[in-house]
Amino acid sequence: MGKSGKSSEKSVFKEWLGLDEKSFQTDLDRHLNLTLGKDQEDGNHLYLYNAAALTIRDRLVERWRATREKYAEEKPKRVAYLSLEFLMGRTLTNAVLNLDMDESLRKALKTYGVTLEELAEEEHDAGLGNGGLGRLAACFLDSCATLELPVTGYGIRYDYGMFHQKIKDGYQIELPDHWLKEGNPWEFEAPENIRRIKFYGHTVAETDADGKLTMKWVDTDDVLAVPYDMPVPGYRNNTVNTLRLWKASSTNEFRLDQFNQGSYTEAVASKNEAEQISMVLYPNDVSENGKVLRLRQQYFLSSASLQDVIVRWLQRNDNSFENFAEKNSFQLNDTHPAIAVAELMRLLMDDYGMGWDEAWTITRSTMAYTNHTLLPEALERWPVRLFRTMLPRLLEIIYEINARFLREVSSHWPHDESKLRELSIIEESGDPQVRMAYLAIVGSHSVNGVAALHTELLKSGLFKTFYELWPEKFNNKTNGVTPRRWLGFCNPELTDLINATIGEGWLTDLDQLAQLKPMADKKTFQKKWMTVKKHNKARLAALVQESCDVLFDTDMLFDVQVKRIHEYKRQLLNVLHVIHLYDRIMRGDTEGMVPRCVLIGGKAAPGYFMAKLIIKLINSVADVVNKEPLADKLLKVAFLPNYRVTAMEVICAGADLSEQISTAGKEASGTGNMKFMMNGALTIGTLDGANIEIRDAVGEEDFFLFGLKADEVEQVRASYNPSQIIADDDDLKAVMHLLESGHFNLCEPGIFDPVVNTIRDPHDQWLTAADFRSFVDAQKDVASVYQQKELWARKSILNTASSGMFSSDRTIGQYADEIWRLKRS
Ligand code: F68
Repeated sequence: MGKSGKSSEKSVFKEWLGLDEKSFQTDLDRHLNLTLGKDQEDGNHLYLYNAAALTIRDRLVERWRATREKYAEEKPKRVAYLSLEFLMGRTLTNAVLNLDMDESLRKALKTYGVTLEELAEEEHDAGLGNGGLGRLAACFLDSCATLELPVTGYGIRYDYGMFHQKIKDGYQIELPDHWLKEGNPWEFEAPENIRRIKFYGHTVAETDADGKLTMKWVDTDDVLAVPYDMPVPGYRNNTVNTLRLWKASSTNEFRLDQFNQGSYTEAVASKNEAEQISMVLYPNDVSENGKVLRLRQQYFLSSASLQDVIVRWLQRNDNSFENFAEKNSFQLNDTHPAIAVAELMRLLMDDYGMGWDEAWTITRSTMAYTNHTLLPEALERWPVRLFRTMLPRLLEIIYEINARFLREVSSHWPHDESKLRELSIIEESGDPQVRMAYLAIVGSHSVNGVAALHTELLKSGLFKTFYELWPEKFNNKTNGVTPRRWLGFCNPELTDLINATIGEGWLTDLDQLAQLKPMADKKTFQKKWMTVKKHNKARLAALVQESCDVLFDTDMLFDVQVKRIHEYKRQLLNVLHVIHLYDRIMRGDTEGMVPRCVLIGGKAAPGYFMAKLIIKLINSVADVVNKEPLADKLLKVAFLPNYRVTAMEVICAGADLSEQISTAGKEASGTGNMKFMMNGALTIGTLDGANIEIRDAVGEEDFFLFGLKADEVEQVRASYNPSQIIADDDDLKAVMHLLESGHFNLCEPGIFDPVVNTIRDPHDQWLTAADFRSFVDAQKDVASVYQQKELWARKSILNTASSGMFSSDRTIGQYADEIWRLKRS
């Protein structure tokens, strides 16, 4: 059993549902026949999947209740992790691993002639997030449960998650992701905890019997928030935490004014409007300013979650707020739920009669804010006018927070008007805006970046003046990923090899992987290591074949870049290198070239023209290269459609080379880089985000570094002349010639002009041409090392062995100790 010896003494644990093959068999039959009403003969995998899910779920549920009881008894400090996104992926396989039910379930499934892998394929990914930020939240929940920390995730139960990406004629097509259409066995509706959320209306000041002035927010259009709870199991420790997702529901109170005016249909239709709030995840990974529905989502999540925490607190604590601040923390996952700062003030003052100062002390000591971006254009701002109509009471509170804050600024920098303008939560302009990051900073006791460089750049750039004012608020929490999903589950063969070499402790103490270091030089171990890699490459090749109809040869170098498509991530630089290799092949200059399969995957925001064009370019280049007989044994290129959590589970295990090539100073951290490293891929990367820490951990010898550094990027900008760089570099000139001559778009002339123009643009923010030469040179090093099989194996082993600090257990340990101040056992 797990670490919590204490809990296993409880009576409920003694009566646990069996974990043996027989018990699983009985329960599978029972759920299939009785719960789902199907015969074995139906042979439908979907039903059997559901029966398996229910069988595992039963075992989760009793541990879940025991965990709740334990928290109720021990009364620990609790944390609410507020996030508009939780990119959970699949639940069944993860639960089976964490609960150690793999063996028995597999045996039980044999009677049905189905493997666990086949069944798992029936489950839709819970794709309730865009990318890194959403997946980080999911990894954090896994680590919190594994570390037995009382952390609840709060999010939105979108009916439609991240869109399904199809590629048609090389272009991205977005299709709706109706992930719930076959039902979701992992959620439990909890109607007893429905919360009521106010929108619109107006405020009135009232004086109560004691002469105290109170504000009332009246004539509102209310929406109900209905919670759906999902279990989050820790790794083999009997802890099951909760992810609570809110669904919007109409109050069914039809507006009498509309009825009376004869607007029956409008009144009924307004029901629909309420329920739209949780209909769809916004697929943009930079802020979506001005979209009314998005602000409604943000307030809906924040208000429902805070009410939930407060009501449950008061139930457990005799209706008293005493110790509330000592016993509760709220972590804001970026500014998306930053309105929670003002909402907590509102709830404490208007609903519970607290005075400003007391409410503010509680708010500031419970709220903490994580920033995930350095791109200034990604900082969220909302028009004041939108607040005024949709959230009038919140706007009043924000104004008051700002007024008091600006007094503090004045006393810190007397007679400096520019500081007031610069730091004001309200950006004054023709159309004044609320700066959500500033609201989050002012209302929190902690502001953290997600990698060392990122935090330094926040302090010296984006939030410089706030840092001067409150240096103690700022801290770094370098991201991490859960080693359970991202090594234990996704790479079973490597897991077995590691277990056989250093034992099993590493899955909950990833630093133990360092014990592999002495093995890096052992020939027999290298052989075993590369055999595993080869099998994983075969799995990846099968995925590529099935989804792209491109044949990847597992003897070739698998060079992989998967992430959201964004100019700053520079998929374009990757494409330029591919074109350069193609050009070399066509010129017959193939000496020292290593046969290579290049895989690129990722979604573009539906409205992001350039990102979508880059996808088209990748596909067009792939078409030409893959058809070229001369390139056959040397170069393959594929764009993997619909990149998602489940695809990454296969991809990171099968990659040789991980591309982390953002313009330095732009990628806050990256987390895909960590998954690749754990699985023994080598990184080619810039000194950006967590790449720096990855390189420090593994050593510069075993990392392919290239490109301008963050400070150099700023200097180069001033005199950047890409056309000169192109003219001076024969390789880049040849690449540009192929692009500009329409070689990859003979039937669609001119379509790539915008791409070519950005490369040649002296204002190109991403400095693609500037890093071309150094990238190509680093790729030559890659090729040369890959040809030395033992050297490559050694570096691969050392990468995994050095990846210990990138466990999200380490990250969460730091959040728990330094921000939340939780007691840890
Ligand atoms: C989603 C929605 C909006 C409105 C803005 C941003 C996003 C989003 O997905 N951002 C995101 O994923 N950021 C990434 O966070 C990761 C986790 O901290 C970092 O590793 C990445 O560097 C960062 O780009």
